[in-house]
Amino acid sequence: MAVKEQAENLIEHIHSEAYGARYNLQNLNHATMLCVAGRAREQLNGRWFFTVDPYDTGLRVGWHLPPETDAQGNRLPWDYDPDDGETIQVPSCWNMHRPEYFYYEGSAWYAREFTYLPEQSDERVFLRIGAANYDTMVFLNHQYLGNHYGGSTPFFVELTGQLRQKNVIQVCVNNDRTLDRVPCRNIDWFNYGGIYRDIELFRVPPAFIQTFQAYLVPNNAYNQIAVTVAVSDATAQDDIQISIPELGITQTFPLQDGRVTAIIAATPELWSPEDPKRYRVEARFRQDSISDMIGFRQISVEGTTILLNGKPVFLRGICVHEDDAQTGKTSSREDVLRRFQHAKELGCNFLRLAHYPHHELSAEIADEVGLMLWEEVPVYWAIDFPNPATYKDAENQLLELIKRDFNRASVIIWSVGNENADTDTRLAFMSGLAKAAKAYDPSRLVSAACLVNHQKIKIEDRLAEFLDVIGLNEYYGWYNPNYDELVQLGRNSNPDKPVIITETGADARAGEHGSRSDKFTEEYMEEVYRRQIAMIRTLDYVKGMSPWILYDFRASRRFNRYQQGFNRKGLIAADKQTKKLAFYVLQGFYREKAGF
Ligand code: GCB
Repeated sequence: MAVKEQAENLIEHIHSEAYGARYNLQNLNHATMLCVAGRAREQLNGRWFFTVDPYDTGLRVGWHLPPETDAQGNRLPWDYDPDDGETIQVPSCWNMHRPEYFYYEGSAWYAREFTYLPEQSDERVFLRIGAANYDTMVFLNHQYLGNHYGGSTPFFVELTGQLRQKNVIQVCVNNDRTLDRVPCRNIDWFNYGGIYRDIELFRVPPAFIQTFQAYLVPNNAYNQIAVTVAVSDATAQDDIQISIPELGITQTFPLQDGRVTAIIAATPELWSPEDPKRYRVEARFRQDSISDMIGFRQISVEGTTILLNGKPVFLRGICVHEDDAQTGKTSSREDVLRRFQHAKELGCNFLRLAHYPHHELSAEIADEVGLMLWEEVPVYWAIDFPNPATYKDAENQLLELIKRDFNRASVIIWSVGNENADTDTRLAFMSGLAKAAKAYDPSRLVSAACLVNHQKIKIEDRLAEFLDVIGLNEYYGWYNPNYDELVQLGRNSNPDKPVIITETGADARAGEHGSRSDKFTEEYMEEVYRRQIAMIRTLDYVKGMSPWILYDFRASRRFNRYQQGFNRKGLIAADKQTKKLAFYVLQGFYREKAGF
C-alpha cells in the first residue's frame, strides 16, 4: 500500500510542527559583534506593542509578514496586530509587567515603528540588543533577519539596505526552559523573559573597526601594551593609528588582511582596586575611530598564590545575582552602584557575578570604582553535555561575554560553569570552554565553581587541570550539617592551585530570630559564617571567598514558609536594605584581612 506523505488538505501552520527550524539560524553570534566603545547610540528603548504568544502562532503563521489579501484586495482574517494593543516598556522583564505574566514562559512579540534618516549616504546601520532571554528573532519591514541564542549577552544585526524612512521592527523572544539550552531546565533563580537590556542603533562608516582590545602584556615587566584591532574589511592593508594621549603615545601600524596586534612599549600606572587608574585609548581607521577608557593590570597565579600586579592578593568577595523584587533582571546604573556600595561596605575587593553575564555596566563601573570581578556563563548544573549544539551555544555565549568585556581591567576571571557533576562528557565540554577562553584571552585567569568530592571529602575535580584557579562551592553547616567534614576536607586536600570558596552560606529570613541551631534564623546563618571563617583561616591554599550571596533573590524552587519564592541566603534582604547578622561577621573578617 502506498504511503500518503502529503495530505491534500494540509494547512502548514496548523498541521506542521516543524515551523521552528527555519528560524533557528543562530546567525547573530560572537562573530557578528562589533566594538561600540565611544560610539554614538540611538536608543530604541521605550514603549513597544507587546503580545504573548504561548502557542507560537506568530512563528507558525508568520506574524511578521504583510497582511494577506484575497484576489479583490480584501484583507483575510488575522489574529495579531503589530501596531495595536498592550504596550510594554523596553527594557524590562515581562514577568514584572503584570501579575498574569509572572510565571509566563514561552514566546512573546514586541513591535514598534521608527524613523530612519541617513546621516551619510554610505553609512551602515546595526541594531544592538543588550540582552533578551533566550531565543530572540528579529524582523524588519516583514523580513526575517536572524536569531540569537543565549539570555544574557549582547548581539547585533545589520539593518543596512533594509531600512526605509518609516520602519516596523518586530522582535520575538522565547524564554522556554529546554534541555538543550544554557542554562537548561533546572536553575535556582527566576526565569525572567523579554528584552531586558537596552536596544540601540549604531551608524558606522562602510569599513569600520570591529574589534578593539587592549591589555597589559602579562610578562611580569609591566612595560608593554598589546592592542588588537580588526576591521570589517578583511582585505584592508591600511595603516591604523593607535593613541594613548596621557602616555604621549601615537603610533601607526599596518593592518594585514584587516587586522593587527600592535605591541607598544609603555609603562602605565597600574590598575588596582586601591587605585583604579584608567587611560583613554583610541584607534583610527579610515573614517572610523573608537575610544575606550582602559585600565592596565596583570593578574597571574604562582603555585597557590594569586598575584595582582605581582603582589599576592586575597579575594574578599561576595556573590551577587541580577535580581530585584520590583524590576526582575533589569538593572540600572543605580542598581549596579548600590550592589558595589554594599560590597565595599562589607569590605570586598571582589565580586562573583553569578551565574550568567551581568549588565555590561557592572564591569564598566567596577573598572571605575576599583572592584575585581569573576564573570560566568550559565553552564549550570545538568547541562546537556553530550550535545554538540549545546556546546556551540555555550562557547558562543562565552566568546560574546569575553568580547564584550575584554577591555575591562576589573574582570580577572572567566568562569566556565557552576556545580557540574564530574562526568566524561562534562569534562570534554567544560575543558573545551576553558581552552577557548584561554586561547582568546591571554590576560585573565580561567576558573569554574566546582563541587566537593563527597566520597573522598576532598577538593578533587578532573576539570581542575584546565583551570588556573579552583572555585569550590561547599555548604558545610547548611546542606551538609557536619562541620567536621569541612575539617576533613581541609586535611584531605592538597591542591596545587589557588582555591576560592566560590559559595558557602545558609538561609535566614531577615528578622527571624532564635538559637544558633534554629534553621532559617539569623543566628543560625551567623553561626555558619563564623564556623566557615574559622576553618577558611586555616587553609593556606584558599586565596579568596565569595559567600552566597549579597541579597536575597527570587527563585522558583524555594517555597517554604521562610522562603516564599526567594532564596534567603542574602546577607541583605530582598529590600536591599535590611542587613542580617551574618553581614557583620563577614565584614569583620574582611576588615581584618584588608588590615583596617
Ligand atoms: C548552589 C548554587 C546556587 C544556589 C545555592 C543555594 O550551590 O550554585 O545557584 O542558589 O547553591 O542556595 O542552594
